[in-house]
Amino acid sequence: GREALAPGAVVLRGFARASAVLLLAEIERIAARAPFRHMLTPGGQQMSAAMTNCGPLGWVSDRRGYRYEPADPQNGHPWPSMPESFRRLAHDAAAAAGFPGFAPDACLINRYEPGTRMSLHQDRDEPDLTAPIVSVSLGLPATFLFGGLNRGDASDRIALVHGDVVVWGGPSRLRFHGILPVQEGTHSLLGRQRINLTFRKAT
Ligand code: MD5
Ligand code: FE
Repeated sequence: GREALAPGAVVLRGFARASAVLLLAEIERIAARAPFRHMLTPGGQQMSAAMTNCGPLGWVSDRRGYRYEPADPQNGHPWPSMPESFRRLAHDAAAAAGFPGFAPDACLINRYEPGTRMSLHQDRDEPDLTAPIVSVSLGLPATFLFGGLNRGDASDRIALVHGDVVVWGGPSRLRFHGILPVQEGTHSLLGRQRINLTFRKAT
């Protein structure tokens, strides 16, 4: 199913379900070379979600701020390449949501365990705000907070489950958003974790 959440924001329920086993094998390959880690916020706090990246650019955070880097700061090596299956999934989901020609150059991989959350924020480290963001949910379910363009605006709560893909573009590209603490549980493929792939155009 295809549900419009707001102008520019579309949920594609189950869009990634059939590719999940392949995506997971790729995630394991990526994490073997660029391990999940808890990055530091500019304020010096460890982020709740563990993160890694693949593709030409990876999103990083440390005491100096948020930015995109071509190499993993932990080892100096380029981030693992973005698998063709990732690029095709992101491209096809964007097209299905009305954003043809999406060619992401960054894929942030977020790992949530029970209790992990992501506080309300905007994604605004990318220069080209005309490109959408495609997000793929795998494993444990989560409650997504979908706010407005100002931090204080009311948020809607959206349940996201394994295989759901959301495309955020147009007027929803800069909405505030977050993830409530993931509830305890065990997923048949991923066990006690939720993994989110966040595809972006960062140049
Ligand atoms: C997640 N990750 O579930 C989310 C999926 C992040 C992050 O938020 O920054 O790593 S991406 C959700 C998103 C992106 C851009 C706009 C909006 C939501 N939105 O308008 O709500 O790990
Ligand atoms: Fe975000």
